[in-house]
Amino acid sequence: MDILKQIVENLQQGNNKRISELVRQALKQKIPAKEILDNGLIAGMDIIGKQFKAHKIFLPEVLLSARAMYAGMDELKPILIKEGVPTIGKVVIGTVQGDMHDIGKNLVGIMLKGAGFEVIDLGNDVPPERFIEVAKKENARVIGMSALLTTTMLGMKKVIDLLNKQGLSSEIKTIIGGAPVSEEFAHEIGANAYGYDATSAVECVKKLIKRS
Ligand code: B1M
Repeated sequence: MDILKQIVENLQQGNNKRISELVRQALKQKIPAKEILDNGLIAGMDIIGKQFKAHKIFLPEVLLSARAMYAGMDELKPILIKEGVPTIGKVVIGTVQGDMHDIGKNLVGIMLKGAGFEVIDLGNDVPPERFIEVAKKENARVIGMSALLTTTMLGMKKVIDLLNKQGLSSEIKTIIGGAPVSEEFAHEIGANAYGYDATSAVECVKKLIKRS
């Protein structure tokens, strides 16, 4: 069977050790890291999402798949970062308060590092004030927020409102992303950019830094 299909299948089964082996094998076969990520790991996770929604699988299975996803990402991380160039600006990233989903946010972090940004990752469940406190302390030029739940995405607006209140919105730009978020929503809450995926997030951050 095609190695990417094997990755998709093993990710669904949560076989983290096998995923590490398969990703290493795929890299040996000179399959580009981005292709392994998109057509192997993310493709597998997409299926998990659909099955979870349809109540065909439950949280324990999703957690096992997430663990397998991380095992694969650990193998890809050095390659995705390798093409990095010297630091071109600091970015603070995190998943908003109340939200534990961090796979997509971590991918965005990896890609930003690969593009030469210094990334300060605050993890998940980050209170609005924390984003701003750290961005100010570190002189970061961009705050990147991720949300995967419709119930937490409004946390992004809280950060933007606080930035405005403190008169910081011209110095510190914002980018948002995550499955329930859209360009329209970004516009609505006053975010400076919306990243559809990790690659587009990098492009947006580059533009934001050029403009500021
Ligand atoms: Co959760 N979960 N989950 N979950 N989970 C979703 C998001 C859900 C859509 C599943 C479903 O019903 N189909 C649903 C949300 C429904 C909604 O709000 N509309 C859901 C739910 C309901 C829940 C719980 C409430 C379940 C429960 O307890 N009953 C619970 C909430 C816990 C909490 O956060 N408080 C929960 C828990 C979990 C796990 C812990 C089991 C696990 C997370 C593990 C982890 O992250 N460490 C989990 C997972 C894995 C998922 C799914 C299956 C996969 C998410 C994922 O990692 N995708 C997800 C279904 C789905 O999205 N298909 C689901 C892969 C990742 C690479 O994609 O994160 O979208 P994504 O990131 C992309 C882009 O969105 C973008 O770039 C990334 C790369 O392309 N992006 C950015 C993301 N952030 C960005 C930031 C940017 C720019 C781009 O700029 C800064």
